[in-house]
Amino acid sequence: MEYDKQIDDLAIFGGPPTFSEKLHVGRPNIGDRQRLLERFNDLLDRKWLSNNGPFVQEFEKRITALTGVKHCIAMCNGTVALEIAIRAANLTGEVIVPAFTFIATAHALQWQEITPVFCDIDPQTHNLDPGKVEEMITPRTTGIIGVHTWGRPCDVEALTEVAQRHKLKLLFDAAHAFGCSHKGRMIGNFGDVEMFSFHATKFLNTFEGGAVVTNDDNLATKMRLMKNFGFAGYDNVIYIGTNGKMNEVSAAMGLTGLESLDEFIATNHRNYKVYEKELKGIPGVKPAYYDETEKCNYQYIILEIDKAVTHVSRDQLIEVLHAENILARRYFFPGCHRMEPYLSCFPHAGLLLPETERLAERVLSLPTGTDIDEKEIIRVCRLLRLVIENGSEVRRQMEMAQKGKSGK
Ligand code: T4K
Repeated sequence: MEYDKQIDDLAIFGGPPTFSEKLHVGRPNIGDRQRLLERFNDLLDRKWLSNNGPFVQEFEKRITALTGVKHCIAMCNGTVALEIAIRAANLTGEVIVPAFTFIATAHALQWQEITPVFCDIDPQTHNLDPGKVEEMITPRTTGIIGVHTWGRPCDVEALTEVAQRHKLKLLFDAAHAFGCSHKGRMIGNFGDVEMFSFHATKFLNTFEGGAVVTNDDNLATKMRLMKNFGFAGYDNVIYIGTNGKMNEVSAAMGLTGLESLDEFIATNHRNYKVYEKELKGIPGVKPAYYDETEKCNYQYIILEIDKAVTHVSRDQLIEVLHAENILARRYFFPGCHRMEPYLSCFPHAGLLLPETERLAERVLSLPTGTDIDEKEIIRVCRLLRLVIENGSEVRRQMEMAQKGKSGK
């Protein structure tokens, strides 16, 4: 194996960084800029900027067509979309969620004074463990929110079975899973409601944005009212609501992105295959695999780092990578249960979350998307290989440098 550099040349030890420009996890896909600017001109000419404009309506139609779900309601972001779904589904008391998720999943509940009850995950899939969900059910439980982490679907059948047996609502945070399928059916069709995020860092983005999708007519009507203050026409408010509306600029971006969706997915898939090939055989590195027989957006490149084998910890690897301008991330460290207000409310929650805690210490997310090319990925992987194959030495030098800095 040829390396671009040797250990002593690592940027963390004073060498020049491998990349002169930073490589980000979550760099936005832009799509056809000309089409986007044309749409911006259209909406400016039309002087219709928000409140269920034509671009939002078209965006919602495209999403229902793509997912095969009956209703799509576009919103200003995924978090508000989830909050509205939670309220429309009448969740109260306690709701079971994974702690291994972005903090928004838990906050969307707590914001409405519903207690998120953190449940452990299956270490293979990184998703809710349905057996453990059942153990967390109490008389106060009203629902379950599964997260399709990295776009890999939850065990939908088992969760549905548990929810039905206990008469609980089942929602899915599908922030990562737009464009993915489960057993041939598109994500969006499961549970009572599913939520998508179209944040700038998602492979399809609307700057900020999100949507709820459902096949339930009543829930759809409620959520449509709720995202527009409860207005059922001029001067006629029939429900409690908020402002969850998507604006026309966002929808213009979404429509433009949708036109390049296949290309974004093809690029992510190519990147995933390059990573898969180049990371093969690095001891102690376990990539999260996708089921290539399903539709998949491949938007996250996830590794688990087994420190006992690599000798450098996940956090030390992150330090090394950042110095080389590879801004790898530790999603979802340290787990929602170790963040406020949950940490103060349930200081011992970790005792029931051994797999979450283990995974949160091991996971690393690497750059992908249209902003990184094959050669750059190969260089990222070679660097990882170099550092891990010399793990003990890199760790020794990092610890020495640390001691030098702290004067010990
Ligand atoms: N549920 C789940 C499971 C989620 O993952 C999320 C969001 C939600 C719910 C809530 O949906 P939204 O309300 O956000 O629609 C990012 C995103 O902000 C967040 O949307 C996402 N999950 C989460 C996984 O990642 P951060 O704190 O990592 O963002 P930040 O600012 O550090 O950006 C990440 C990288 O992307 C940086 O290296 C810079 C780069 N970047 C970012 C932005 C915004 C760009 O290059 N350009 C940009 O415009 O949370």
